[in-house]
Amino acid sequence: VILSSTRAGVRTLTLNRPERLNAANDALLLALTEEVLAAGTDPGVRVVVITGAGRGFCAGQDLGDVSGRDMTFTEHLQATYNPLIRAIRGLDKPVVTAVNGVAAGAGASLALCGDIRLWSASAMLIEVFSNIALVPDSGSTWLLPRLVGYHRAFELMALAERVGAQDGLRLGLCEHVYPDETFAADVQAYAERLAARPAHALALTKRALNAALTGTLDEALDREAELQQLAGDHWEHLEGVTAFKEKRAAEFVRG
Ligand code: LHQ
Repeated sequence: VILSSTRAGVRTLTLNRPERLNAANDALLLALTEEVLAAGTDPGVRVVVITGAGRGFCAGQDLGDVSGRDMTFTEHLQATYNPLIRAIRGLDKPVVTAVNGVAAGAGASLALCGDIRLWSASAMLIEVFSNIALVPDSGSTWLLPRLVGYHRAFELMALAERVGAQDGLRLGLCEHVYPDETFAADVQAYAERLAARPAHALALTKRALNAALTGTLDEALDREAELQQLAGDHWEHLEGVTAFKEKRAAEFVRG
């Protein structure tokens, strides 16, 4: 259900249930979480890309796979979706969500939770939950209002409106939009650019930003002072400063 490939330090994880627009079942969610965590500890991986096979990114929960299960909604979320979102945001490496098509429900949450969100021109995001009278989950209620504000988030959730690529860009739901025809190559090129950046410093930056989203300025200042020590003591910092003085590009990939 998850395809994995690695090129130039970029691990691409592809949701692979194209006939269902990559709707998520337990097997897919557990496999994806495992792959994300494995990428985190693999020294050959500097950036993780999550994308979908076929014309969809992820249509959210597979609605053919929910009846007759012996789990409550709460247990289901805690066992499958929540560990995935935590794994992505907690990973010490940048995660790029490459949204190649429709992202709906928990699939929209997955699309939004990447550190970098790249959309194809035909990508579309739908907070579809209210269509089946459910509550947005998998982090959407936390992320979306931080991106678009409370009111627009409520409207998108209440009306389940479709957000296309240009609106996604305007609203800050993605960083870049690329043509469908060149999307995979454009994503790989972007990810390789990210992979050439100082990995240790980016890991600390991700940690600092995530903590800052829920903390005070005072806490952020203290945290920055601590993390800056870790960054400053690392060889990447010496390389960056040396390269600057020698008027050359810094080389942050070693080994
Ligand atoms: C699907 C699905 C799908 C199965 C398309 N399941 N087959 C919920 C419950 C419990 C606990 C945990 O958390 C959650 C979180 C959630 O994610 S709730 C939200 C669940 N997702 C949805 O309600 C989305 C349902 N799908 C749609 O609204 C549409 O399919 C979208 C807007 C995603 C795409 O529309 P179209 O581009 O028109 O494609 P389509 O509807 O024709 O779908 C293509 C095929 O994929 C079709 O199968 P078929 O055999 O007719 O070709 C769909 O049945 C299937 N599919 N989503 N979630």
